[in-house]
Amino acid sequence: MTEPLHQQHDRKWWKEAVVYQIYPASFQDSNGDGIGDIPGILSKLDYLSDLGVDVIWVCPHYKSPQVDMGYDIQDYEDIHDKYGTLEQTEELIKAVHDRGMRIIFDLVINHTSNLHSWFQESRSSRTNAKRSWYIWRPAKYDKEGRRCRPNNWRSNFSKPAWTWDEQSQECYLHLYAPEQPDLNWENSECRQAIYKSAIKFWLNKEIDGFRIDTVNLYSKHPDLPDAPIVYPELESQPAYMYYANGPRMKDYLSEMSGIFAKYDVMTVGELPYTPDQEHVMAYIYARNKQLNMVFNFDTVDLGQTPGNRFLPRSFTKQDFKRTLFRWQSVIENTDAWTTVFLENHDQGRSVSRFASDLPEYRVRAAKMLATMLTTLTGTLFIYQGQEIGMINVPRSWPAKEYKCVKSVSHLAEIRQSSNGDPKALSEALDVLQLMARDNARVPMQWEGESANAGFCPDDAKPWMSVLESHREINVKNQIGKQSSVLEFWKKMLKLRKEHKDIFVYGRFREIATAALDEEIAIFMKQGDDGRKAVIIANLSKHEMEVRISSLLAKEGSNFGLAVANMDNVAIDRLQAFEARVYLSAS
Ligand code: TEU
Ligand code: CA
Repeated sequence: MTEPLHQQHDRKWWKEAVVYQIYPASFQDSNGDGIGDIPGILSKLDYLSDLGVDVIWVCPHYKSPQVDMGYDIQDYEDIHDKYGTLEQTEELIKAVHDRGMRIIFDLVINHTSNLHSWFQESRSSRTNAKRSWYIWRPAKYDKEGRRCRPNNWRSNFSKPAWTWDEQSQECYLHLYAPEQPDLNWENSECRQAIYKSAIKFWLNKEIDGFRIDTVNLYSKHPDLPDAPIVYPELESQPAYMYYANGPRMKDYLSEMSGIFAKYDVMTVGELPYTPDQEHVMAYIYARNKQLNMVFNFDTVDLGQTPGNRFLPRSFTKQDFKRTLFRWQSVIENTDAWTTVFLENHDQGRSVSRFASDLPEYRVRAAKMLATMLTTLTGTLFIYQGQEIGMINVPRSWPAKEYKCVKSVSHLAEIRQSSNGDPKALSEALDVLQLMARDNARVPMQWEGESANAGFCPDDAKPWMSVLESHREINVKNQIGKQSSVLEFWKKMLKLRKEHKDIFVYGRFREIATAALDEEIAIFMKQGDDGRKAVIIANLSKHEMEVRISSLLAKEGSNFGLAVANMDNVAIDRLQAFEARVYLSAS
């Protein structure tokens, strides 16, 4: 038997970075219009630096009509006027760098806004020079001569993926809202324009990389075939098998990474609809020169049906562990790299989805999740508010509080298909309360005493309602208070950096004993120098006897307790949501 190849991970700043994601509309409003802005971000940089953040990722701040909160870009080289100006953005880049941190922006180039000048030209006539910068097809006609769409694809926002353009008498493809037409990546002139405007423009302003939106959707199946009919009652069908990971993805990403190679930057690609390991690995092997790392969706997609976020599915703690741990092992002894995250602006809050947001458990449950995340291998991403344990919106929220285009169009569809049946609406709200993207988009909770949580002045009207839970869960309450979720995160991030060979780069091994309850996670991390950590987390509210002392003895490295999320630790008994980190003596 040959020894397995023992390859160490190359050291890179972007592997060790703690990345903090900012949703500009909801982070900090500086001028009282109820919308977060760039000066607001500037005012919180010291807070982020104290937390232990190395890189901030700012969600789209570009000029946009905001149909999809800035993921519909009208001009890559300009700023959404409610957020600020180009000068303020340059000031932000500099201020971040001055503090020894880095900054990345969102790169949204699968589609533009319909108001982008490229699309305006493209739609102006069938012979326009930019016609083929977007994906236009003639309509089809049925036996009765009625106009139909070119295929049966369903967009990600519950509507057909094609819209008829009256003026030029053809349909265009949009995998998201009709106001987000898909760019035609097959056109090389179009690709060059994207690189120039969306990528080089900002790299030349010295940003440190990009989070790349829907990075695997640029190349569609060339024939645009009809998708299998899985929802006969719907007029369009999930078609991700034909639009994700298409045949030319590798060419496009090679071309793009040629640009990135000229700068010292990081790239993290968002990889929806790709549970298949081989597909994922092809994007992240360093030798393939595609992306530094990707976001896999299998953990955050738990509880939903593929292609249909609002059709709930049950899942177990075992599923949670399996999906979270899966991307740990696969990069071992390879040149690939991975990410660690449980939240972003498209997901419900992790403590509500994967642990417990009940008042009696919330704090320790948030710390338990933080313990797991900060000890896993990969680049760590935190979403604003996660560091204070923010929770989902309350179930009492009426439909009108939901502002996200995906939620709004889902509710409209439910109202229509049920003829306004209140029971159907109430069931839809049950699902939204758990799964809606709105959960992550409410204002950041800075303080408890003021009506708008310190996000905007008390007499201003925030663009989304501030959660009542801000009275309890807020930065001001937690800062400097050792028992708080925030201070726990700080402590864990420090520990992660002090022992980065173990926590950032270490080898991962799940310790699974048959006797252990599936609701307990135990894993070992080992650095290249042989030093080890054992991480133990009770994922449930059940107290459990676990023979931790004998388990540690078996690993034989003279372990000491480095961190616990509870005050009273009885070695062989785990309390609800208890978490611990044991470190071997050096
Ligand atoms: O999201 C991509 C996307 O498809 C996700 O909505 C994904 O389907 C879902 O999270 C899987 O459960 C990106 C942005 O993050 C999102 O905010 C935008 O709306 C979308 O692209 C369009 O740009
Ligand atoms: Ca503002």
